[in-house]
Amino acid sequence: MPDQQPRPNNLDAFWMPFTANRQFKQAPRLLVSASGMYYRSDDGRQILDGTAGLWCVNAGHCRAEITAAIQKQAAEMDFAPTFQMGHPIAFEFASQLVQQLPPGLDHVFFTNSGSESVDTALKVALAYHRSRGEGQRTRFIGRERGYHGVGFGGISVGGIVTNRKAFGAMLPGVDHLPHTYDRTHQAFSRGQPEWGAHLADELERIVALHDASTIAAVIVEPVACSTGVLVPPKGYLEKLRAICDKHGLLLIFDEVITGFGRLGTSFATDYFGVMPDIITSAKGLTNATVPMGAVFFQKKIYDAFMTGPENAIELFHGYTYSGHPLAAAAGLATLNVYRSEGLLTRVAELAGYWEVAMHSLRDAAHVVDIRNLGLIGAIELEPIAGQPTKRAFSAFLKCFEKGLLIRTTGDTIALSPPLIVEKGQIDQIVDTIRTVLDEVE
Ligand code: PXG
Repeated sequence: MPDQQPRPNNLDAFWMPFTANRQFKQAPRLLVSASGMYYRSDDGRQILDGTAGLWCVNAGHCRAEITAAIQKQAAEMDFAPTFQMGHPIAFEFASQLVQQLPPGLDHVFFTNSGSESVDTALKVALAYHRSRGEGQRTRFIGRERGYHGVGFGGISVGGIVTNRKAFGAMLPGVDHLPHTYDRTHQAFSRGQPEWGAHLADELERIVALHDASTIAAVIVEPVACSTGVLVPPKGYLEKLRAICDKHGLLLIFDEVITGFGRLGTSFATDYFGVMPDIITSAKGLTNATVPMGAVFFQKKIYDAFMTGPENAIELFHGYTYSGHPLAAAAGLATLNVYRSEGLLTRVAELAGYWEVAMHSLRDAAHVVDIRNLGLIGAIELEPIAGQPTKRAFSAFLKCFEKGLLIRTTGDTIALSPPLIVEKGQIDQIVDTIRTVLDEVE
C-alpha cells in the first residue's frame, strides 16, 4: 500500500504515558498521518477519530492554515524569551483570546499543558489571597473523580485514586467534594441530570469544618470528562458559585476539555452561565498542534498583583516556553479557523443529533448508562464480573480494528470527535460501537 510505513523495529526506549507498556509493545497500534476527521494507521487503514486525539484536535487534523502558520513562525523566529522580554505574537494571541473569553476574564497567563495551567491557577489563587492580607487561605477544595492533570497540585485536588495512591502525601490541606454521579437517580439522562444539585451543599459542610478563612479556592471541571463524562446536575454549578461568593473562595473552572467549542459555546462558562474567577485551558487552544496551555483571570486578580514598586516582578512564576512563538502562532491560526468556520458554536446545532445518536445505543449489548452534553458522550458498560475494564478495553481494540478510535476509562466508552464531524460520521461511530458491543464478551 502506498501509505504504508515501516514499523520502528524497537519500541523499548519510549516509556509510554498512561499505557500498559508491555502489552502495547507486543501488539502496537501506530498512527502515522492524519487529515480532517481521520487518522491513518501504519498498516494503511483509515481510522475515524471519535476522540479528537485526546479531546484536543477540535478543528480536525492537519488544518492547512495552522500548519502554514507554524511553518512560517518556525522559519522567522524559533524562540524568544518572555521573561523581561517579549515578542509581538504572544501579546497578539493573548489579546485575541480575551475577545473570545466570557466577559470579565481579561488576563492570560501562558503555560505548556493542562497540568501546568492547573498548577498556575492554584499558585496564583494562593498568592492572590496573600497579596490581599489573607495569606492564611491555603486550602484547596477539589472533587472526587475530578481530573486536573498530573502535577502534584493537580493530583492533590484531583479525585482519581490510581493517579494519587503511588505518589505520597501530595499537597497538604486539600479536601474533596463528592462527585455528582449516581446511576440510580441519573441513568440515561439526556444532558444535565435533574437530580444532584444538593451535592453542592457539601461545600457548606466542608467550609464549616475548616472555616472559610483557611480556604483559597474550589476547583472543578464544569463537566468531569476523563472519569467518564459526569455531567453537572441542573443548578449544581450555580450553587457552587453562590457558596464560593458567600465565603470569599475563588472558583476555578478547569476547562482544559470543555474550552473552545466542545459544548457549542466558546467555554462551558458561557454554556452554563456561571462565572468562575479563573479558567484553565490547553488542548483546543492550539488545536493540539503545538503544546500550549493558558490560564484566564478576572481583572481583580491581575490587579491585586499590580501593586508595589513598578520595577518589582509581581509574580514569581512562569515557564521558559510561556508564550512560545510557535505555540502562539498555532493558537492564533487556530482561533482564525474556529472563527471563520463558526466552530465554537457549531456544536449547538449538532448536539441534538449527537444526543439522539448516543441514546440510540441504549438497547445495545452491555450498556447500563449513556451520558451526553454538547459533543461529548459516554457509554457505560456492565463490567465483566471480576474483570473490571476488560470489556471496555476489548471494545476499544475491536473499534480500532474496524477503523474507529474511541477512548475508554474504566468500563466506560468516552467520545468527543472533532467539532467538524458530519452527521454521517456520527452514524458511523454509533453503528461501529453497536456492532462491536455485540461481538465483545
Ligand atoms: N485538566 C483537565 C480537565 C484535563 O482533562 C488536564 C487538566 C491535564 O492536561 P495535560 O495537557 O497536562 O495532559 C486534562 C487532561 C482522557 C484524557 O482520556 C484526558 C486528558 C489527558 C489525557 C487523556 O480522558 N485530560
